Amino acid sequence: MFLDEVTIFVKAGRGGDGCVSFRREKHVPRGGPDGGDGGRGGHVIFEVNPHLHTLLDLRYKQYYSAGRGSHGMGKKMHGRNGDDAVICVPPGTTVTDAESDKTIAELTKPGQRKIVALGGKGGRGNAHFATSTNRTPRVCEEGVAGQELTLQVELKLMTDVGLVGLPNAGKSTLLARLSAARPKIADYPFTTLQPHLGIVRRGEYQSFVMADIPGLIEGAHKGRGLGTRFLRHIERTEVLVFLLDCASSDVTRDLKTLQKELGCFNPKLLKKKRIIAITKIDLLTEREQCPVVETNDRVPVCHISSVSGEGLDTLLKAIDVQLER
Ligand SMILES: Nc1nc2c(ncn2[C@@H]2O[C@H](COP(=O)(O)OP(=O)(O)OP(=O)(O)O)[C@@H](O)[C@H]2O)c(=O)[nH]1
Ligand SMILES: [Mg+2]
Repeated sequence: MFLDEVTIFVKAGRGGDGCVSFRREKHVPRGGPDGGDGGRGGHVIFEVNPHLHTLLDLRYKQYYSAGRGSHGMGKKMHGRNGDDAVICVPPGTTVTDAESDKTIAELTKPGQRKIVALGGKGGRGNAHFATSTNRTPRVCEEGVAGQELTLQVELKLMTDVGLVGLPNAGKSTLLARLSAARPKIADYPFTTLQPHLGIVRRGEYQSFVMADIPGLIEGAHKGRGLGTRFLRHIERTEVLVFLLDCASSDVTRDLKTLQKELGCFNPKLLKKKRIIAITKIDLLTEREQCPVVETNDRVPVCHISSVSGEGLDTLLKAIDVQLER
């Protein structure tokens, strides 16, 4: 199961209380106050684990709390700090405060850590409160409560190339042909219901990640079809490949529909590097029948067939050029 949106509750640890204590020792008259401070409460920390690919773990555990700090003790002993709660998430995770809608963390690099809820400070013991006029203070501070938050955790996949197309354009077939990914392929619209990733090997040492996302239809930004929720996964891609079915009655209109939906979701998507691929050309009996796309800017156009393999090399080379590898 692929999961890209979860709400969780986190609670950082409470600080330990300070201590009231006096030094009592043989031959040490009026030893004075020696109550130690409480320990700090544990933080709640997010950490990127590159081996994770979905937020599924957070679905099964929604409450996270860090340990509380221990209280201070006599002999000026400081309480132990609380244990931190570490939440592991895949790269590409964004954490927002559900109440204020403010982004708290953007986690992209493996191993990256971010404290999202601070543990409470420990209270000071009575050793801190001695003054010249009050040498036997019987006061101490209580530990402060840790931060408590409701967090919206969102995953935006980190990919290099995103496939965009109307349903049945052949996105999943292309991904299956180029990589080891095995998305479901069938001759009906909306076969793909969740994003799929595949690694496309280029030469011996190079590769790029390609994402197949569910098909878009006109009005998707208003919720038609599967909506545009999945488009967030291509917000971070470098190159978009627009797949247009050569059997379509008007490929230029298809392209405009796709661009309009992307623009309605996030206008920045239209500024990305683009490649147009006319798919399923093995179905054409003559090359002349191949539809011509009209675009006003210079976008490379490839003609491919994921079944016969024709034109795939050209497409991959075009992607290499756009990725500047
Ligand atoms: N002949 C031929 N058929 C193709 C080619 N690519 C895809 N198809 C067929 O087109 C149909 C749809 O392909 P999919 O890859 O599932 O299309 P999709 O774009 O992923 O569709 P959705 O997931 O529904 O958005 C399947 O029946 C494929 O076998 C191609 O290059 N040539
Ligand atoms: Mg598909």
